Amino acid sequence: MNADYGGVVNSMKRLACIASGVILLLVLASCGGGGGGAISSDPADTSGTPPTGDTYPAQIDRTEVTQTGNVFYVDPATGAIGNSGSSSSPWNTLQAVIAANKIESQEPVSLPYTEGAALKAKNAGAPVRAGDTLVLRAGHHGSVDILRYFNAQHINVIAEPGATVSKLQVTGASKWRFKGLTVRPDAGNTSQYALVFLESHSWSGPTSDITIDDFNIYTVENAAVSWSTTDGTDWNTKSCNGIAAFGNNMTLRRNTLKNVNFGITVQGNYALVSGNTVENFAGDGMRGLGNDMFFEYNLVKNLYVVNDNHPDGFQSWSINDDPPRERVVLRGNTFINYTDPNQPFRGSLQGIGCFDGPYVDWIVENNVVITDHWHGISLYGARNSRIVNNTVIDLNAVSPGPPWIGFFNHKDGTPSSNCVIRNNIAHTITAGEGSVADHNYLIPSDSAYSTLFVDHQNFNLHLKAGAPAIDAGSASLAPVIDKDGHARPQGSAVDIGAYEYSP
Ligand SMILES: [Ca+2]
Ligand SMILES: [Ca+2]
Repeated sequence: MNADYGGVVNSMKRLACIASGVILLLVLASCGGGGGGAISSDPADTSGTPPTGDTYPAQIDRTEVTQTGNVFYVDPATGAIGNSGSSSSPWNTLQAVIAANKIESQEPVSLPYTEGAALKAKNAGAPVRAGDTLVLRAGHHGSVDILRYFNAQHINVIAEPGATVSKLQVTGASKWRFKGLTVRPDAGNTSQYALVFLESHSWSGPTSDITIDDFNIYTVENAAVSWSTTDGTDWNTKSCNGIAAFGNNMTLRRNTLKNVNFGITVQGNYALVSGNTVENFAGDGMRGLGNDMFFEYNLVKNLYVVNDNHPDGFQSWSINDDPPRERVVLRGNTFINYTDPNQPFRGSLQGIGCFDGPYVDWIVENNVVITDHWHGISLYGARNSRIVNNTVIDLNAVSPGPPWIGFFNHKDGTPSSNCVIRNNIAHTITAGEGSVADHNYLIPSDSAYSTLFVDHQNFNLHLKAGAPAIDAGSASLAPVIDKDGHARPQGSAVDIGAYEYSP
């Protein structure tokens, strides 16, 4: 699987299909394609409107991280903090650049700082300024704390291959874009901190408007080598959290997280979490705690159960109904409980498990959930929400499972309202009070997988020729592309499930 390559190709296909407009029917063959078997990653481009016609809020930053302004260089191999920061006279590490006050920014006039209060110049006259770029060359850049830097314009930090830090913590700060860093603890570390921690702080102020793209984040490179495979203590006590983003306007794209406790947690409004991979995790894969959040085209796989956490592929909750979680989109994600039946501590994963609503105006579409549990996609206490064109199957024919899709009452007994379950493939659909279900395909038994899917044993759930789900869906509320970014419908009608079939 190559996320970048697949993303570009799929994006081009999608744009070509959309651009062809009225002649779309004539080019269906070239736009379609059943996919070739890879689990798809982000098919979306990073500009323009999102695939289903929903509009990303303006607060969500979709800018790709590129060099802007004056460019400074940081090279652990050849640099020195007394240098000028030019390409031929680089500084030595990012940690040192911050400690030496090389970056001009703004900081609160008084503390505690709250958003909108007065700011004053910080490090006035320093060489790196708002709108500039730091390029990190290969080598170790230390443990990075960015504390109280509210930039007037984005500052870019772009890592070249081989650039590492042991931590990136950003506290009381805004308008930073980071790209390409490897984040891993130092050898011998015993603290389970968040490797990337974007922290809103009661004293230093909120953190907002941060981009984390193309990071490689892991506690250890190979857990099977570094940690016991028979005693879960290593996993339970050593795995760090991946990304903890607490604040508004967070963009997290195409990051790879491996051997972590919790994968990606975002608490705040206006988040784009797209094209990330969380592989080998002990807590929840992803958690979204806020409004106007888009979790798209992420891959979450291989749960390690080593403690009492109830693990979910994706989880969200509201505390005492206040506030409800509003306008959250889960689109095109893949959740796989385990990919190796002999994996140690493999346990049982709740796919999309949202048990403490209310959840208002949610869209759950084009997701694939492959799990050994009953909860495939479950929302308890939803309003004006829909679960459309998802595919949910079991990993084996024994309990727990098979997984269902359902809207249920809030745990206080309040029914869901105005919710729709449509065009999904699952063993069981539960349309609780306040929800309707239509055009779903109910899998009669695990043995039907081989007639439905191209290669379910290798997690390829594209529809097979002749599958009864083909052309059996409803166009109403169906996403205009499938999980691969191919236009819907192909053939005579919309298909059921996450993938649209094309011969
Ligand atoms: Ca099962
Ligand atoms: Ca079709």
